[in-house]
Amino acid sequence: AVLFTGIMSALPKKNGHHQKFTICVEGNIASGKTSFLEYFKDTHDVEVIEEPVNKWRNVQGGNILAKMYEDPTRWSLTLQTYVQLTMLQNHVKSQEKPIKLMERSIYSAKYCFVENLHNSGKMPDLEFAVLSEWFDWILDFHKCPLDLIVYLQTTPEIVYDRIKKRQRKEEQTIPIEYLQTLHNLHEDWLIHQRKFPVPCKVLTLDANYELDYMHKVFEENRKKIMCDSG
Ligand code: DCP
Repeated sequence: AVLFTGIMSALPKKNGHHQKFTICVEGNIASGKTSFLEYFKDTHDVEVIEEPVNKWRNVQGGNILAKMYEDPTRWSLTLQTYVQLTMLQNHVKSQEKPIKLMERSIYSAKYCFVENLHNSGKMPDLEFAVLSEWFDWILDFHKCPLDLIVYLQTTPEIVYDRIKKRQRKEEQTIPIEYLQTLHNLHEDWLIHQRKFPVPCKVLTLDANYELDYMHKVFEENRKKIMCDSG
């Protein structure tokens, strides 16, 4: 990635001090969020917080991501409770550099994944209610503010192929319908903005391309991403 060093001077100031920003990258499974983080991780003034997916695959030796795919009715609440905790930990993590770049958020966990599990009957109403009360309480007390969401928009067919190619073993049984539903939930939330509150501005990037071309797209949007986050 090309280093970009002029960000601090371009960032808006509040009371003479540079503000801190949190940018979050969202998108369907395998939409390229990690590649986005990877691309910007060496940028001056940016600190990257990766998604805690490896924690979900090893909770005191147990892989609750795998269990959730094997038996969603039994394990969805366990996984999503833990996702909610680990996302909250990332939101409240103190930020040293001016720009914090994070993968996913407590919002997509609730508005896309939990919503999907509940709608499809895999998470019973009472479990959904408990998780929702936790979610509302967390937002009342911690706010989890974001300044910009970069939405990597893809088609379900493209991410389905990528999942097959990347061979993360837990994900090999994911049917295309699951990706279609998750896609629709991301679209309802971030594009149509009719279902759930959108916590900040959204920048949508067409992420259906190969990595080399995506790097060009990222570079073309660098200023927009880094400087418009206020
Ligand atoms: N997952 C889940 N519930 C959540 C968040 C994620 O079940 N609240 C699952 C879906 C995937 C895995 O965790 O199997 C990781 O999904 P992400 O889309 O968050 O991350 P990826 O690694 O797929 O992102 P990308 O390929 O875009 O970098």
